[in-house]
Amino acid sequence: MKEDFIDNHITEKAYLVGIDVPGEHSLWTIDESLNELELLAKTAGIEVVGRTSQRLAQPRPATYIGEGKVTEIKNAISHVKGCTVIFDDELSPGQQRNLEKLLGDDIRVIDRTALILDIFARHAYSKEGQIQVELAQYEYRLPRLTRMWTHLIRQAGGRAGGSIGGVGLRGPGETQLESDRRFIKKRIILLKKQLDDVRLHRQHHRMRRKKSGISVVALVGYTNAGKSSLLNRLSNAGVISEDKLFATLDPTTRRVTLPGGRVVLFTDTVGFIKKLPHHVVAAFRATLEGIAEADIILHVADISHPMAGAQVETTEKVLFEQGAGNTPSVLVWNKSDLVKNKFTIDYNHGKNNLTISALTGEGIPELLVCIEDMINKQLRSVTLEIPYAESALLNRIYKECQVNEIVHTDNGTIIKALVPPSFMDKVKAFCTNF
Ligand SMILES: Nc1nc2c(ncn2[C@@H]2O[C@H](COP(=O)(O)OP(=O)(O)OP(=O)(O)O)[C@@H](O)[C@H]2O)c(=O)[nH]1
Ligand SMILES: [Mg+2]
Repeated sequence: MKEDFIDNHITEKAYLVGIDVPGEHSLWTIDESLNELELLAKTAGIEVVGRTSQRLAQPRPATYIGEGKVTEIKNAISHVKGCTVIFDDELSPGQQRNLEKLLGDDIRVIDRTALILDIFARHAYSKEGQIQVELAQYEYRLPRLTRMWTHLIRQAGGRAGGSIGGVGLRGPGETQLESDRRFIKKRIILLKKQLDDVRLHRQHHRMRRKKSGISVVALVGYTNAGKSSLLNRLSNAGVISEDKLFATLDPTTRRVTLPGGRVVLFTDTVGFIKKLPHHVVAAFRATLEGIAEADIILHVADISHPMAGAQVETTEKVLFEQGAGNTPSVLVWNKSDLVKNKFTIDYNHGKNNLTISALTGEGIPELLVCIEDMINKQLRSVTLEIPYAESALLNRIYKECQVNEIVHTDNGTIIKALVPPSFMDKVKAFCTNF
C-alpha cells in the first residue's frame, strides 16, 4: 500500500510525445529528439514511462497530433495514475486545452518549453537569474491561465462532489481569473523594470571592463558540453558542473593567464538547446548580450555525444541570432577521454578545431596557445607617444601589448607596439599613425 503511494504520487511520471515532420529534423531523428526530452524530464525529476511519435506533414492546428493518436496515448497511460504527457514542442494555448479535454481530467499536458522553464526555475540561484526565469514563466503562462484556473475549479468541484465548472462556480471563477491576469500583468511590468536595471548594471560592468582593456573569451555551447568544467580546469573557478541539463544559468567570469603572460577573462554562461524557448531568449537578454560583446567565442562541444554535430549546428544558429556570428571563434571538442577515435567527427566549418578533455587536462595547453594566437592576430600595429606623466598607462602598455620599439624623447616615450582591440580605447588618444 505504502509502495503504491510512493509509486503513484511522489515520483512524477510522464509519457513523451513528438511528431516527425519530414525535413524539419534534418539532423535530429525523432528518436534522438525524444531522447533529449527524456533527459530534460529526468533533470526535472520526472520518470518517463513511455513514448510515442507520429509522422505528420505538419502539426494539427487544434490538437498538434491526430485524434487517433490522442486515443492511443490515453490507452497507453490509462494504468498510470496522475500521468503527465509531455510534448516535444511548444503547444499553442488552444492545442494544450484541446488535448487536456481529450485526454481527460487526471492528465496534465505540458510542453518542452514548460519543462525547460521548470528546470531553469530550479537552477536559478542569483537574484538576476530568478528575475529572468520568473519573467519567462509569467510570459509563458499568461495566455494559458484559463487552464490553471479550470484545474482549481475541478479540485473544488471534486471535493464538493459536484460537477465541473457548475453554475455556482462560474461567477467567482471568472472574477478570480481576471484578478489573476491583472496580478500577472502587473508582475510582468515590475520584473521587466527590474531586468532593465540589471541590464544597465551589466552594461556599466562591461563598459568598465572595456576601459580596463582586458580581452574577454566567452565559453558557449550546448548544455552539458562541459563549459563549467573547462572554466574550473582553467581557473579553479568552483562553478557547479553536473551531469544535468542547464546546471549553469548565471554568468561567472574568471581571470586566466595565457602562456605569454597576458591576462584574459573567461566567462561561463547559460547553455543552449535546440528549440530554445523564445521567452527564455527574451528574458535572458542581459546574459546573452555578454556573449555578443566578447572578443573571442570558445565554442565547447561534447565529442562523445551521438548528436554532437547537430548540437554544434544549433549553438552556431543561436550565436548568429545573438549577433555573435562574426566574432572570431574556436571550436573545442571536449570529453576526448570518452572517445577512442578522436577524428570521427568531420565537422569544422573551416574553423580552428581542438580536442580537449576538461576532466584529464588533455589539450588544455594547446587551447591556451590557440587563444593567445587568436588574440595576437587581432592586434593592431600602432605608434604611440606617451607623455612622461602617464607612467601608469606606460606600465599597462608593457603588460597588455606587444612592444617592439621604444624611443625616449623630450616630449615623452615613443612606442611602436601591437595593441589588442580591447586595449585600443585606452591608447587611441596617443596614437600618431592614424
Ligand atoms: N568524461 C568527461 N566528462 C566531462 C568532461 N567535461 C565535463 N564533463 C562532465 O560533463 C557533465 C557536464 O559538465 P558541465 O561542465 O556542467 O557542462 P556545462 O556545459 O557547463 O553544462 P550546463 O551548465 O548544464 O549548460 C558533468 O558531469 C561533467 O563532469 C570531460 O572532459 N570528460
Ligand atoms: Mg555549466
